[in-house]
Amino acid sequence: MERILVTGALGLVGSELIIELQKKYGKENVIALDISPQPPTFEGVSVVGNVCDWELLKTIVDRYQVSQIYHLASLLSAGSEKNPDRAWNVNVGGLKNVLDLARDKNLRVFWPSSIAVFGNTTPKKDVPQHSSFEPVTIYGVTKVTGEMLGQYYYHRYGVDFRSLRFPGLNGTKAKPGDGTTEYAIHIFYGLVREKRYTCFLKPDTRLPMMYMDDAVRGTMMLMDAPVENISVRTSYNFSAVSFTPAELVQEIRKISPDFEIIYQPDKRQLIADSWPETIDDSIARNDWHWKESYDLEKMVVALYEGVKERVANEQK
Ligand code: AKB
Repeated sequence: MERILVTGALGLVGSELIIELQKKYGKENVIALDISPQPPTFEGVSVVGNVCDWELLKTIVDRYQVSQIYHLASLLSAGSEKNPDRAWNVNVGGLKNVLDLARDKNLRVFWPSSIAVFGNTTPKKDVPQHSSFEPVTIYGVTKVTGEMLGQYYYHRYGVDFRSLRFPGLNGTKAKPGDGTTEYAIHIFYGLVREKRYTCFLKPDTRLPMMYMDDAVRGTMMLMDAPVENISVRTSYNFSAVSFTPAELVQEIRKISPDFEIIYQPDKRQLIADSWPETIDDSIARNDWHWKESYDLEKMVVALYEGVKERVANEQK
């Protein structure tokens, strides 16, 4: 029986992935690790702690006989710029701890990379798997480093390291963080609370995006794929839809015609401008049959319903 450790369990991805992993492996076989405690409503095994704490990670792996780690704990792009040293320690130091444990205990590892590995020298459209990596953010630097480290541990020690370059992920089980693509979730809180939103990106900023259900499904597909199907040991290009804030607003107005938007681009615009508009993920589609199921229209309805429910629960 697999025993799964999920780090960053309270994050945007972790909070949704845990539910699917619990369904598949049983609640007793999924260990949720986060720097903050789970809410009292959480059903399952949880541990509070920091991924930079090697002894803690080792104790968890030994105690629960962990066989796979989904290592999600990470600072995001805009948050990392506020504290680059912390971003390096958490994003790279945490991953190094996980990889060392994976080497010593023969664990399979999932780790999310990001479209933030790309930079101003990367083509804007249909970025191929092997492209130019000159990120402008410390977050992107940690993601490039992580990809190289993962591939190194695969070749040098045989660690079964698997990874996806996540686009902007949009889900509602956790509060959105301080990423650059997260405007696409914050906008729904604006819609539900006051029917208006001030957007920190320009209306024509096209970015690759994905609905969280697709991201969780894709992550589990990659982790379940036969080892001989995995041809990429840095991180797979992984994509679903691409849209601009203006296109998102157009879709939202189908639900709420009087929704108001104000554009006030700030320094996050520079980050967004350095990222590609669309990604070529044909290797993921060929290797382990990746295919998204949410387009923009379906995603907008799901996000609206999800945020409406969250806001209603907050008000209870
Ligand atoms: C961010 O905007 O920082 C993240 C990402 C694209 O990795 N959502």
